[in-house]
Amino acid sequence: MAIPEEYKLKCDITIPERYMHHALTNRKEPNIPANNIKTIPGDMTERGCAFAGCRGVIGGPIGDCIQVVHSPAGCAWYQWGTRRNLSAIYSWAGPGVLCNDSHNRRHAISTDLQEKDVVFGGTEKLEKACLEAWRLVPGAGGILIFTTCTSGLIGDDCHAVARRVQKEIGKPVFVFDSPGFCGVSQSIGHHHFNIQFYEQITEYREKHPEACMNEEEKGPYDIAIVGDFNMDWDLAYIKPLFEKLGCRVVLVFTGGERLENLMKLPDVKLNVLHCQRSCTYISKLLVEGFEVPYVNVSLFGLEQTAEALRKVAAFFGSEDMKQKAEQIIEQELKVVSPAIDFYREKLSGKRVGIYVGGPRVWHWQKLMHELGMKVVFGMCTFAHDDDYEKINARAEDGVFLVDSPNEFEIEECLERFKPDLFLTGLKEKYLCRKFGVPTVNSHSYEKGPYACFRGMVNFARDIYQGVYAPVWKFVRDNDFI
Ligand code: CFM
Repeated sequence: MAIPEEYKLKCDITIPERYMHHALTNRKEPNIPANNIKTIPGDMTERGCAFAGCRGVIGGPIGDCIQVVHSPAGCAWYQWGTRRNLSAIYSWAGPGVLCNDSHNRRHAISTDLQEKDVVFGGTEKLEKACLEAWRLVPGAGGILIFTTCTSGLIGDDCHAVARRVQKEIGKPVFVFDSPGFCGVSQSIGHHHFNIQFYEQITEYREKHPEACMNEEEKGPYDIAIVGDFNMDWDLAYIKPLFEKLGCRVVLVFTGGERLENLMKLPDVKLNVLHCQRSCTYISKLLVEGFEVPYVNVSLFGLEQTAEALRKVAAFFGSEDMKQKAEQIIEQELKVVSPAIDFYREKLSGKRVGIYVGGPRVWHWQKLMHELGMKVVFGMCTFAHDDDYEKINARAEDGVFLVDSPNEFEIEECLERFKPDLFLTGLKEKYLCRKFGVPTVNSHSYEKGPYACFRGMVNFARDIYQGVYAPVWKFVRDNDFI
């Protein structure tokens, strides 16, 4: 359905093709904006590159590997000691031991490619870098090599290097080839990581059967949580819920996980799939290749978390587990309800805009309803049709959607919809402050975890504190806006 004239953003007059990227939600006949296509030249997109999706989102959170980025140093800049999910839930001290010596965001290495490497090839440098890294940080679970635009263009045979290094160090060395230029957004990098990880563990397991779980090790309720990256310790809330249910969480793909556990992906009974944008690919491959089924869940909010527990219990079909699910839900609701009731009373009727990568726009619709808030617009950086279908199904009719928004579009939506809150990321935070609109960091959170029942209380608290901070009235009362 074409967007009504009055909804068109004025800022897009200069790039009329941007209009295709707008839509108004409709539950009966979903309206899907144009998505997952090339950015129009001149549009100051906020999208990330394929490498960002491959390494930054999925490969990076693996907890115990040395990460070698085969690139000029600049590509590897934003990864050492920065960002949201330093992994410590698993560490070298042993599973479940909390400590701070794991690799994620700590041992990321770049080969610092120079012009002469581009001309003569960089494989020698890569091999040296891997071996030197191993010498400096022995005992890691393996090495993950990532290519970027530069090494992708040279065409270095990184797999040959990986084979030699693997032989030398006796631990898996995997290559992830998703150079920045090879797709329209970070979404393609998710896809590449999924496929390449699946292929490489499958091959590794064939050659090293000891990497697989044997029959005695397997349990009837073994699960993998797939598509959770341990944002601000979300897993500290997610894992115990499934353990209480009676499941054994064998691994998480990939938040803070050890490589040796990730190798067991084909051995579990069920994949519990949280981020369905970034990880449906590997879940489908595991169905085809190993007949490991998966269930789609959302682990945010009260209703959705309850539904996730019920779905997993229903999959296993055990009456005991079904009962446990109900008990857990009852207990958790008892704990969180007083706080949630307080926040709902304070937040009812407030207007919200949501802008994240994609899935959280649909994950969080229900949470906003649970807090009595009204979603007035939604924006996604790299969503696909299936994300927009889910948004249409969960939102009220008439929510304004913008695919891959640029800064002008964000500004105009803030002015037009005047939200009381904008759920968005760090980049947009400062712009919003100038408009007197509070934000809550919706990628890496303010003070998480935000997942599951108890995380919802943290989320509601951060929203409440943002919305009610007295500072906004000084900005709003100013002529500035
Ligand atoms: Fe999945 Fe994610 Fe997201 Fe994502 Fe992301 Fe993210 Fe996101 Mo930021 S894996 S698609 S690439 S739910 S980092 S934890 S919050 S944009 S909506």
